Parts: sequence; structure tokens; C-alpha cells
Amino acid sequence: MIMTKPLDGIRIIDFTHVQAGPACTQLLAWFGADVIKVERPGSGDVTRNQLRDIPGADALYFTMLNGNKRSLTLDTKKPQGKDILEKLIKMSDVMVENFGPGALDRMGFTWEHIQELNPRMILASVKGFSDGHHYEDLKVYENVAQCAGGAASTTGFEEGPPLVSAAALGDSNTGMHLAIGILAALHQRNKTGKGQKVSAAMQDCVVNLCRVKLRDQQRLDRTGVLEEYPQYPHGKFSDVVPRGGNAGGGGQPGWVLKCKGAPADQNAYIYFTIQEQAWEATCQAIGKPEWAKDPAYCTAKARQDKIFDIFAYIETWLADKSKFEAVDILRKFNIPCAPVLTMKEVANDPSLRASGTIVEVDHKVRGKYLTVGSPIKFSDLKIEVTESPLLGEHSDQVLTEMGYSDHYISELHTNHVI
Ligand code: CAO
Repeated sequence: MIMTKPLDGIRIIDFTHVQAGPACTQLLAWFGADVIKVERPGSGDVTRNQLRDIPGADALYFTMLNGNKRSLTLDTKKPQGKDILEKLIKMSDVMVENFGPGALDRMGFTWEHIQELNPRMILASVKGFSDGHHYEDLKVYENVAQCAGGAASTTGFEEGPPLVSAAALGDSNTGMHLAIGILAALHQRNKTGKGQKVSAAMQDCVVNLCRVKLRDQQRLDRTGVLEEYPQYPHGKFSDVVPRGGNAGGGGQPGWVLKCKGAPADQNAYIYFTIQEQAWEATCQAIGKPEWAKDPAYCTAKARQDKIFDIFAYIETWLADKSKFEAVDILRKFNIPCAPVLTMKEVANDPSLRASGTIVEVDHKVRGKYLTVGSPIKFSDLKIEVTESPLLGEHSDQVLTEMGYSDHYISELHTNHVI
């Protein structure tokens, strides 16, 4: 049986850099697309050089976002470079870009021109803000998007400043949204034969993940309080959603609780959730069976004004248990919980290794490195994560496949077009 991949036969021009665009195209490469990363000769994606840990080797930022791709250097501002890009557009299915606003147009590749070259082409763009937005001219990085999307104002503790998350809500998250848009456009093209422009703005994609906070704003407007927030019932609310610390966002209260070794060990904590339907089991687990039927404790409403006293008691129960021992006990009682894992623990987690979510890749210059594999698993596809390409590693190969002669390719080298 010949093994095929979902995106076999789809050629993608990867005109992306930094994280949002590269995360999108790497995902599509894992699914089988031929992803050709087009980079500026001499320098390439700026992340090849930033925060290098091994002199002379592409930085981990680059290697971890550009696996499974080929690299073609091309100066698309030179006439010969433009000609080659035009030919590549005619031969490809998708072009993904995340340049600053207007850069692609200034290069001469407007959506109208791309459509003339290839009506089947799907042009997929990441920008900081959506078209027509009053900030549409702004260049945007991760934390800018987290602030503009409502995430920062609702993250952190009440007494502290707005806080950004370590999770790439603006970058990789937008890349994943864009990938979904591309797959939908490919599906539609199968029926209509026509491509289209797909856009994902980083602010919009952060807002999409902050849906629950928009819910809270409307609840607050109506009732003046948010009963699952630590400010309730003893603190004060203003007219905007406050920072909720480690509170759970749904109907079941939760918090990060200290275990044996904390706070000296800054990560000796678990996340503990009090689920209404598991209250009796929770009381059994933490050695307070008498709370199960006590009217002062046995409903979520009754517990509201003493939820932090309950968490404080659970911390006394946790004081002689490591975070792993605690979870091993609590899991038997069906309590939603997990240890707070460090990145070192994530990197070495045997289950993450076994599932292919953390993978070791061998790179021809830097040697072995860890990266995050596909979080999406398929029954009929084993995703192989391969090394990122060196700058221009596949230029000659791609140009030969496009029909250019060796003589012309060597002229392009001489003229620094590739
Ligand atoms: N050949 C010739 N020129 C090239 C080229 C190539 N192969 N590739 C890129 N360029 C040129 C572009 O045409 C552009 O030129 P002009 O500005 O003269 O028209 C120039 O390189 C710079 O592009 P840029 O504006 O994208 O780059 P920047 O480093 O100044 O900004 C970033 C980076 C990320 C802030 C900006 O690209 C951006 O806002 N992107 C959209 C939002 C986004 O994706 N941000 C997430 C990044 S991940 O944190």
C-alpha cells in the first residue's frame, strides 16, 4: 500500500518570517504539503540569527518553526527575482505571508496581480490588525497582540500590572487560525476551481481566545459582580473585567495550590478544581468527609464566601505530598487537577515523547535538538518531523524543478538574486 499524506501534491510558497506565519506553514508541511520557504539572500528569516546558542548554527527559534520545509533564497525586489516568483505563483496552490502592512503590494504582488497569474491561488496573510482597522498600519509582535486582544488586561493578579502569557496567543495561535482558513479555502477550491484571499489578524485571534472574558464583561455590566473571581464577595469590582489570578473561568472554582517543597521550589504546585458534581469525592480525598453533607459547605453557593479558606485547608493537606503524589491520590477521586510542570519536566515527559508532541530532531549543523511536534494526531498519518533547511539549501533544486538551466541558475548566484 502506498502511504499518502493529506496534503500531498499541494505546493506552498512560504513567504513568512518570525513565528505567526512559519507556525502555520510548518503545520501544513507536517500534513504533507511541499513548503518552499522564500528568503532574502544573505540574511534570510531574521530568526535564524537571533538568540543563537551555538555560534554559526541557526537559532532554535528558527529550527523549531521551520521543520519539514525547503529553503529558496530569492531577492524578490530584483527583476529576475520577481520573474521567478511569478512563475512559482503559477505553479503553486497557496502563498502564505506575514510581512508588515503593505510590503507585498510594494513588492508588486497585489492580490489582483496574484489572481491574474493564477486564479486558483490561495493567498493567506497574517497581519497585526484586520484590514480597515484604525491600527491597520501597525507592525505587531506577540505581546503587542496580547495587549490589543484583551488578554493582558485580564491576566495576572489584581495588585499587579497587566500581564502577558508565555503561550504564543498572538503568534502561533494566529498561525493555527490561518491554517484552518487555508484548508477551508482549499476545500472550496476543489468545488469551484477558484482561489481566494484568507486573512487572520493577530488581535482578532487573541480576542477569539478571550471569548470567556467578553462573556464576563457582559455579565459584569448587568450584575456588577463576577462571582467566580477572587474579588467576590469580599473585594470590589470596577466596570471592567478584573485580573482573575488563577481562578477557573467556568462554573467550577480552581486555584494553584502549594505542595511539599513550595514556595522554596517555585513550581511545587498543583492546579486544583472543585467540581460541583465531585464535591463528595473531594471531601473524601482531602480528609474532610464531614463537609460533604454540611449545609455550610455542600453547595457551590454555600462555599462561595469561604472558597479561599477551603483552598487554604487543602494546602495543609498537600503540605506533605509532592505535586506528583498529590495528583496520584486525587485522580482516584476524579478530581480535575494536574501538577504545575516546568519546561524541563515537559521536555523529559515520557508520555509527550511517546505521543510525538516532543520530538528530537537531528540537524546537520547544530546536531540534536528538541522541538514540538504536531499536537494533532491522525489514525492514518504518522507525522515525521524533519530538520529545518539551511539558508538557500534547496535553491538550485527548486529552480531546476521549475525548469531553469544550470547556466541561468549560476547567473542568478552571480547577480545575488538567489
Ligand atoms: N526579497 C526582497 N525583499 C524582501 C524579501 C525578499 N525575499 N523578503 C522580505 N523583503 C522585504 C519586504 O518587501 C519589506 O520591504 P519594504 O518594507 O521595503 O516594502 C521588508 O523586507 C521588511 O518586511 P517587514 O515589514 O515584514 O519586516 P520587519 O522586520 O520590519 O517587521 C514584523 C517584522 C513581524 C513586525 C512585520 O513583518 C509584521 O508586522 N508582520 C505582520 C504581523 C506578524 O506576522 N507579526 C508576527 C511576527 S511573529 O512575532
